[in-house]
Formats: sequence, structure tokens, C-alpha cells
Amino acid sequence: MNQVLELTQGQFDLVYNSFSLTIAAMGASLLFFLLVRGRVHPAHRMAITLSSLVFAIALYHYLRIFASWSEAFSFVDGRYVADGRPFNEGYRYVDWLLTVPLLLAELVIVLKLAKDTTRSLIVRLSIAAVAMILLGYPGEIAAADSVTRTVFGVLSTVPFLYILYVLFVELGRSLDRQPQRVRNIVGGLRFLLLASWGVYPLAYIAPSVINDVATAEVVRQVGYSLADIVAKPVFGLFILAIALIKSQGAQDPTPEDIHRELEEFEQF
Ligand code: RET
Repeated sequence: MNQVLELTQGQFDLVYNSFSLTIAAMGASLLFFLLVRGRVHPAHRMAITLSSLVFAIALYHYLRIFASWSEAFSFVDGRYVADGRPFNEGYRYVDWLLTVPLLLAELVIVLKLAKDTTRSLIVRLSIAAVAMILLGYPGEIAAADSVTRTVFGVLSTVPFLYILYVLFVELGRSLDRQPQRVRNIVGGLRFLLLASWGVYPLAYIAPSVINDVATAEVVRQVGYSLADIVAKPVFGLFILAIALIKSQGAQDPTPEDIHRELEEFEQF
């Protein structure tokens, strides 16, 4: 019943190259963020440090994913046949388990909200992220047409919707106190988040809605990889922009500083 997956050379290469592109994106981002870290004011550096951790974790996992993909197929009569070691989907889920809470934490931390709000948001978002990923995994490794895939997909969507609620409704309320430029970037960031995070459930259902197993596999792997590039490096650049704007604020004199200086000047 379990038919062996067979890909054309083009299909195999598309996935292979998308993994390769993701490795390059994660490696270059790691380097870039480490180099640029010093230009961010120390008060806003934590978000950049967390971003660098995300890139390091993803770089490692994509190297393993790449190797696992290569080992899973042999080249027979011009086609790639999955008769090797099974492709390990676990790397991706372990990667998300670590990086999704870190990504959410960097977003909350860079906004520098009140301490209690920050802690409460990070705890709730992390728990929801872990639940979403742990619930998704049994469905991911189940057969395309099984009840398991649907049930776990639906269960995983519950914490996913909760995360979106917290980010769009709760966080929206805390944004009032942010400078206008930061609010504009956060607006773009949330749009980016919705557009990239929305790809994951779509890639997940690909095997259930696309009849051709080979096409479904390609759509799923390329979809996850491209979504990872937007959700990690591109998202990281928005976080960096916020940290840099806030760094200028941290160096610029506040109205109170100017007032004090004027008073001192007048006394003089
Ligand atoms: C799963 C299972 C099916 C239902 C849903 C899912 C959502 C996954 C998401 C993953 C986000 C990953 C990120 C990684 C970045 O490094 C688990 C596919 C809703 C949203 C942002």
C-alpha cells in the first residue's frame, strides 16, 4: 500500500536547491547579525542576540535536513527513488520547537513593554508555540489520507489561532505607547508574520489536497523552506530596524534632558 516516492530530476533538484538556498540565507544572516550587533544600543541588543540564536539553530537543522534529503533517494533510470533511509521530518519540528518561541520572544522584547506584560506575553506565546508544534508532528508523519493527519492538524490550529489573537489583539493595545516609526514597522511585521506563518498550515495540508504524491512532497518541502526564510531572516531584519530606531532614541537626549540643559544654561 505504501507506494515508494519517485521524483523527476527537476522535482528533486527544486527541493534540494530550496534547502541549499535556506542554508545560505541562515548562514549569511547569522554572520550579518553578529557583525551588526555592536551598532545596536546595549539596551536593545537582546532581541538581536536571540535572532542570532535562531539563525544558528536553523543553520544546523537545515544542514541535517539537506543531508537527510540526499540520503533518502537513489538515482535510478533518470528518476530519484526514495528507497534509501527515510527522510527525517523531525529536524524541522525540533527546529521550530526552539526557534518559534525565540522569534516570538524577540518581537516582544524589542518593544520594551512593561516588565510584567513582557513576561506574561512571552510565557503564554511560548506555551502556545510549543503546543502548536508538538500537536502538529504526529499529523505530519502520518499518511496523507489518514484521520490522524486531520485530527492533529485541527488540534494544532487551536494554539496557532491563540498566538495570532495575542499578537494582533493584545499586542495591538500595547502599541499605542510606541513611537510612530516603530508602530509603522510593527504594522509591516505583523503583515509579514501573517503572510509567512499562514504558509505552514497550507504546506501541511498539501499531501491531503494534492493527488500526486510527488508534487505534494515538493510543494510541502519548498513551502516550508521559503516560509522559514521569511519567518526568520526577513522577520529578523524588521526586528533589527526596530532595535536601530530605538537605539537612536536611546542616544538622543530626551525632552527632559533638553529641559534640564536649558535650565542649567539659564542659571549660568
Ligand atoms: C502545523 C501543523 C498544522 C497546523 C498548523 C501548523 C503551524 C505551524 C506554524 C509554524 C511556524 C513556524 C515558524 C518557524 C520559524 O522559524 C504545525 C504545520 C497551524 C505556524 C514560524
